[in-house]
Amino acid sequence: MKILGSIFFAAYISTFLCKAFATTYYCKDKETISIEGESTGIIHTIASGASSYGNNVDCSWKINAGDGNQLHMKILSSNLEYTPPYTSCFTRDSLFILEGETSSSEVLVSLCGYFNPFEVTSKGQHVYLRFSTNDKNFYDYSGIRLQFQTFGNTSCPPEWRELPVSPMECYKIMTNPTDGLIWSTAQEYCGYSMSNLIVIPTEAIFTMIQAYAVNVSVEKFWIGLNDIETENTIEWIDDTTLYPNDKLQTSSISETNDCVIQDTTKAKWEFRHCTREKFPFVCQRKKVRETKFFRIPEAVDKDNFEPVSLRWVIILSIGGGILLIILSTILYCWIRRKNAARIRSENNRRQANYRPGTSSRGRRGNNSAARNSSAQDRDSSISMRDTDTTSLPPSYEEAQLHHYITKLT
Ligand SMILES: [Ca+2]
Ligand SMILES: [Ca+2]
Repeated sequence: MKILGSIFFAAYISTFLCKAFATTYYCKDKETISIEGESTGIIHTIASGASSYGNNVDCSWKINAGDGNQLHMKILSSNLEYTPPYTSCFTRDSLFILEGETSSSEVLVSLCGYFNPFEVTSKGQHVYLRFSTNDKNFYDYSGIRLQFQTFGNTSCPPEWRELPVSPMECYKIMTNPTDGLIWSTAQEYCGYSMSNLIVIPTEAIFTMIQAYAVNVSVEKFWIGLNDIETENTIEWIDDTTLYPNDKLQTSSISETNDCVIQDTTKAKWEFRHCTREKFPFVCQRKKVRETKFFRIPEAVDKDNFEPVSLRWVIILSIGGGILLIILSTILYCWIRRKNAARIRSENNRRQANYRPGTSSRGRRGNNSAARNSSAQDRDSSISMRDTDTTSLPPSYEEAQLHHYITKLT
């Protein structure tokens, strides 16, 4: 027992010393630093002796973990110039982590702005890191500090756990970022460690994970169970459906909540809102083979619903527009007719009162006809007046009136 205690103590001290004396590799502008035969180290994206990075910097590190090894990288701190969300890191102050030996290798992840994946795992033994900055800085930024560690490709990455009931898998409860993540982003973050959200097909694994979470004081965490694709079709992120039924609180099943957490205080699973709630999460990866990364499910029902509702919006908009045009045309015609009638009526009145010196007989005789008139009556009235007043030339007003009436008819 005493010997065992000494071994553990020695292992602890060596791990501590290893971390304490891990070499720091700083940024050497326009250079690539090669790192080989190191089981751990720190990469800091500033020049040696500096406290912040400069403009137009371009430096790289090439790490070879050795045959049969992989690399696990932990982002210890990240302080870069702000980049708006959803913009490309290419023209920004950024660190690209690539799987391979050159700057044109496959990008595992790119870091810029406030984005921090916290940990990244390689698939193979080579990793290339490239830090570059643009030509301006509003403030001083201390860049990225990253710790790398090598691990054998038949064992779990550092800080990941094996569960005795599931020896071919590795698990980790992710507590970064400290305020948790929404479900789909949690799956995305698992991806940076070549893993997926956990699948718990048996009660034994449930119990082990429950104990692990209690041990690290995590109360609630996302698991891979969901009914995002089809309401009430509950499945794991790997599309399997096997799980211990008595763990799921059926009272929590609802149309709005499609993602599942494990609540260690109740030792139960509960449906929660996938995008409105944030929790820590548990990732799972294969210990030996490369882990297949599962896609984030999309709602089938909602996908069908969206185009239908959009189609109806378009139909109703067009219908409403046509109806509006018809009503406007009717209103316009009605106003025009009303105006024409008013003008006719006014003209008739003016005609009736016009020229007091002419034959009152003709005018009186035609007054009532003019008031109630049709167009024909009005014409006859005018022609009679014209006949009656042949001795006098038409006045200006009379000529205007005649012109107007002719136009109207
Ligand atoms: Ca900058
Ligand atoms: Ca649901």
